[in-house]
Amino acid sequence: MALPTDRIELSVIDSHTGGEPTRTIIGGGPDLKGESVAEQIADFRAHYDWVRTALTHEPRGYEAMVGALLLHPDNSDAVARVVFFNNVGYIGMCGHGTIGVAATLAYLGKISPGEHLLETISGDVLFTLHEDNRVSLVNVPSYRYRQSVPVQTQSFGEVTGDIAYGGNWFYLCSDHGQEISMDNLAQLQQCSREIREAIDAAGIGGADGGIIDHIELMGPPRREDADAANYVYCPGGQYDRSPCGTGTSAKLACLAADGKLAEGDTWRQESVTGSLFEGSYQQQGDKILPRIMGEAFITAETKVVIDPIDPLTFGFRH
Ligand code: PYC
Repeated sequence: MALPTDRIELSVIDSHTGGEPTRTIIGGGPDLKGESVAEQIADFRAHYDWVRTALTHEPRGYEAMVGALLLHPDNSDAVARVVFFNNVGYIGMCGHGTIGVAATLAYLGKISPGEHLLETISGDVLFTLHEDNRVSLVNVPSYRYRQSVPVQTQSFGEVTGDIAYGGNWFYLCSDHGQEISMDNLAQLQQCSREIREAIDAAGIGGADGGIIDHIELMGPPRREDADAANYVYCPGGQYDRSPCGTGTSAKLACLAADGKLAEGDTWRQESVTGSLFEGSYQQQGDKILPRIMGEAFITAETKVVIDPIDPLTFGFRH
């Protein structure tokens, strides 16, 4: 990949959804080749991956940063096409990011309260901007693939978990013995990392070779208005500050499969930081269609300068 030799400027808007950041490129981004989102992501990866690293890595970004590149939609009914990326690559579907993009489009005056369509690599996502600034989205069909799968970790013994799809692949574990709390982040991270390593070492995957790259540790809620708390370990080793839209969808799929949540009833998912998403589902054959509701706030409107005279301009990781 050739790096640019000229100074580049990008317009970005930062938001957070329940504490999890979304950095949306609204101007100056690469004009990607290809018709489909998949072809455009391939072009992004091959020729413009430096945009991803410059925005998500230090010194401009940090490990939890999720980026969103807005593109022209193919469907004239859609408000935009979006490509999500993070500190290690490109993401299938992103619930908190969809809510962040919706808040950004509202901030820019491009959408009003009502229903809107967003094109993503996982398909069209319908979201609703509500009058009170909250955003709900209908996620992709989600399902539990395997139940009670044991794995042997190095320092936390054997744990069991369900494997479920919610737009990304998740291993959802409740018998980890860890408190879901900000005071326990180091242990939560190590436990999740070891589960991920054990899953990989055992060759356990999702359907059609899907990689289980998100670990969701479940526990009792601290908020009185929540049903459960989670800690979601993401592919780049960071944790989701929000309850994770795709992770909440995977949890809904497990609850539905266990007969523990009826169609249309509300599940309130608390994150490790204490933020909340509401989820419900509609049955669709042997899968569910999750609906996730959350809120995002704008934190910055920035001109990003990428200047090749700066040796760290494309970012660094540790
Ligand atoms: O909200 O779906 C989500 C998500 C995935 C990774 C980070 N957030």
